[in-house]
Amino acid sequence: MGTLRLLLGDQLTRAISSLSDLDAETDVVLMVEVAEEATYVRHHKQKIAFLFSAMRHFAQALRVEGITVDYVRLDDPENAGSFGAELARAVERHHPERVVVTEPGEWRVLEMMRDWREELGLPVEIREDNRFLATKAEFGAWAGEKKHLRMEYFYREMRRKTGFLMEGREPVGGQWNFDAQNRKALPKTITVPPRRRFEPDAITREVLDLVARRFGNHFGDLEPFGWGVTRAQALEALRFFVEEALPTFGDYQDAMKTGEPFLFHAVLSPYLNAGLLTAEEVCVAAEREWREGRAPLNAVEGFIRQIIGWREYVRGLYWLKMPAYADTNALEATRPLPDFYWTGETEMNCLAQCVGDTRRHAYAHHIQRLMVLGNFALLAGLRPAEVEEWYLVVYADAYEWVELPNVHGMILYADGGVLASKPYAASGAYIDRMSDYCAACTYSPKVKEGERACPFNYLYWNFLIENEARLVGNPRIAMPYRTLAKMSDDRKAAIREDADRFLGSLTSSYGT
Ligand code: FAD
Ligand code: DLZ
Ligand code: SF4
Repeated sequence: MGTLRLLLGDQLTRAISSLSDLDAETDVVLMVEVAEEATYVRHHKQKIAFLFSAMRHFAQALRVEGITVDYVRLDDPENAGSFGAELARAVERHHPERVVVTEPGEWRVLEMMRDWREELGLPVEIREDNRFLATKAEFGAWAGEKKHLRMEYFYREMRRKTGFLMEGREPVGGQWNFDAQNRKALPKTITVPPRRRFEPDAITREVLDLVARRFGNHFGDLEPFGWGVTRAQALEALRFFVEEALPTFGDYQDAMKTGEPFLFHAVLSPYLNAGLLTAEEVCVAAEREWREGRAPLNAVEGFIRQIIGWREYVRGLYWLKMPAYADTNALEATRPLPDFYWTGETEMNCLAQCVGDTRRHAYAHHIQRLMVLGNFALLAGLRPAEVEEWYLVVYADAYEWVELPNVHGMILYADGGVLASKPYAASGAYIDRMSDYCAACTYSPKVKEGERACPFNYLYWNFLIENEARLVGNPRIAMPYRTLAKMSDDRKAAIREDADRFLGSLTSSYGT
């Protein structure tokens, strides 16, 4: 035969570089469900089910095109359990002249791939992942010798490069960023569009049974399962988003509401990251809504910034800084992850709600991840590696290239400011302003000290006190440090006492 083309589970697009020169007469596409990928962290059940079902549907679509697909199922008795071992078995079966693969989204897997040429005794071509709008080399050139990398400047370059929302060299509307209009609290009377869900078909049902049997002890609810698993369904989810949610996406981007995990968010990240949608097409669809007068600029610019700005930026940063990036712990945080991240059992209602949404849907929106779950991890000084593993496990869209910079850099500041100019630390007042969580909480965001005080209030100041030597020189948090400098010793002692009592009460007996 000709070429054996290994296609990974998050590379489900016909336009991927590994398939670009495919010859249906001579080549075989290899797809493998392997225990190692499903268990290197114990992924949320819906994440595994989404990916296996999407893989099986994609294999079916390739076959309809006349392409030979060698698909190894997880429950195949011969399944050797890892990418490398399955590739070796496939080489025995097909005797290819060479192997072609697109580079993976995780350093861990790239390390494996680098050994394959020697292990197999065959040419193994690892191609660039062509799904991103900026190549690694372009990001590297932009980063250059800069001491601090800032997303906003990278984003402007990407606007110029792609032409999204541009008039010649200038941004439409005369501004690059309309975020000042995007921080509204949710009005009590607003109606949230019910999220588009997809009924499992026979293929998905079979996968759901498999996941229940094999991964029943992993975190999260398996059903109800409503994710799309085909390109057609992902396109339908995109259509639903741009028509029903995009016009309001900007206004309420930071809002949180009990029982409404999706609000006006896109809920497209699993599809984008697995290859069922492209970054370019979702931006084209969003821009069209603005150009045709159906969605306001603040919403469309905000959405496009998340995709061509943040998404590309974190990916560029990951590959620029790995593998050393994962090892830093700039704030020397060592506390183990509390059990409630798994059980949801905590008196802090905001955390209980966000863990509950995560467990039910393998999804929480950005502000829940950042300002509730992430803010707590930062203020409580949780150990970066444990927090990172949690985020990689629990979300259907989680792959290390995108999870790690968001967790290590954005929420934990463990990279010492490579990604963000300051830690995203906030007290209970922020969560109270942006959500309805506090009204149903045992604690009060208005109370600053003692048993009834919102723990975020004293943990916020305790964090600043504990990290004073590391952070006091940062001009972006000069204001809270000025306030801290004026605080009485008694007040500081009360903060330390409340924080010690609360943090001492956390239990950490679960592993992943
Ligand atoms: P929307 O809010 O509607 O945004 C639209 C799209 O923009 C998303 O689909 C996503 O592709 C992109 N996007 C937005 N923000 C980011 C960002 N910070 N980084 C990268 N892409 C972004 N996103 C992942 O895809 N996988 C992860 O594992 C992941 N982990 C995260 C961990 C933390 C601590 C934080 C703070 C954010 C994380 N994000 C991650 C980014 C973001 O929260 C999700 O992309 C988003 O919530 C997905 O939901 P959505 O499609 O409704 O997004
Ligand atoms: C996440 C995941 C899981 C759970 N299972 C598989 C699998 O069985 N086969 C596969 O090809 N890919 C899987 N993946 C996605 C890979 O982990 C992903 O390709 C790497 O992490 C690189 O991004
Ligand atoms: Fe969360 Fe504090 Fe509000 Fe309770 S009072 S929901 S702990 S922010």
